[in-house]
Amino acid sequence: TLFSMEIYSQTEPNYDENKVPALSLPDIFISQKGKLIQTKEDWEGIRRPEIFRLFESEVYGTIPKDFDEISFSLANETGNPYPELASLEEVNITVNRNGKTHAMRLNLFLPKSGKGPFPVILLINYLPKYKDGKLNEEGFWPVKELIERGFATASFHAETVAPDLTESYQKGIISTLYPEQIGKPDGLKAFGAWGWGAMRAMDYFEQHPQIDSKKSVLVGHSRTGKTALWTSANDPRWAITYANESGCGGAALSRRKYGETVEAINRRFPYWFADNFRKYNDHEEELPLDQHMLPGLIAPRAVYYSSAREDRWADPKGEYLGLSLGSRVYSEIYGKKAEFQTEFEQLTGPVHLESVGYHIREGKHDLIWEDWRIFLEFVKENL
Ligand code: GTR
Repeated sequence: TLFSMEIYSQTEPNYDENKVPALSLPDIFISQKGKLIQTKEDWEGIRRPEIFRLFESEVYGTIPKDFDEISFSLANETGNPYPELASLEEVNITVNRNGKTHAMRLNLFLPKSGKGPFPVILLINYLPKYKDGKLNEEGFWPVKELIERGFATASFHAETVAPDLTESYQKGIISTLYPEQIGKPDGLKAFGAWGWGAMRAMDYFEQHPQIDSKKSVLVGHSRTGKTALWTSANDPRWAITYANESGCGGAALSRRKYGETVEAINRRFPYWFADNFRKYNDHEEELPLDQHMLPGLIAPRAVYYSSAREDRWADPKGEYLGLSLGSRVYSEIYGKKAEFQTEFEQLTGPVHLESVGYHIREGKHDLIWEDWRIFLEFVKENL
């Protein structure tokens, strides 16, 4: 419940729009040396690398890209719940680095009807009640619906890469494959590890004859929505990135301090973000960036956010502002029709622009079929 989250703030969470600080955000288009950035060349050559490095060092921490060897083998351990519609590949992905090995599990459903290669949707899963292979009727991972619409769909559980706990998050790839990252203020933490897992799933897709890896969609909800955004900033192989209700440290502007704050998230989840992020506990105004700069790291590839009305802890308005301000990279640098025209308070339906999209629905914090249904309309237009 919200109550159990709220005790992690030292101060009461703010839900009063009148108490949101007047926003003074760092300019996406002014470089650290003060240069006005207006061209694709300057964006890709100067400003994007600067912003990427700021997020890496001050917010999320590094995702190491190197390893020695990767191999894939198929297991056969879980019953396929949809034998008529899809084949199920239970893939063990084994990665070696410096003589050490880590194995993770990926579950992939491939449609039986239609001719591949198929576009693919990967969900980074983290909920204990939806362990790999077990499906959720409520729509968190709507395998049947996705298969029926001609997608291959895959999922891995975040904990097969790094446990989602303060005490044990290093007991995955961090201590095994990348121990030199431990203790660095900008080193690999849990989000980076989960993102690394998504990249290894993509490695599998790329060599799979039945998968069209150029038509790939990365999806995360809440903590894995934040992860999906950072992953896609690191890995340009994802065509569309979807962050549902990713809130603080994801879609939402930190400087609004509405609902979950930097301090609240760092206290409760000190293993998610780079240690450097704690410098901004109750000092959001000192951040050299804000979350409106994150979509620009994914541009020109498509990005999609969604919110839920009752999910105030994630600050729906802050999520919308983050995307609508960030979409300037799409429109001004890449010439896309991606200008948001509507104030948050005036929204009456989804905003689906060129390569950038958003919806807000009624109800609580969750990833449900309604979110997928609206998002899939955007996918149809953008994949
Ligand atoms: C909350 C956390 C949020 C969000 C959420 C989730 O408790 O405060 O930042 O990540 O968990 O992942 O469901």
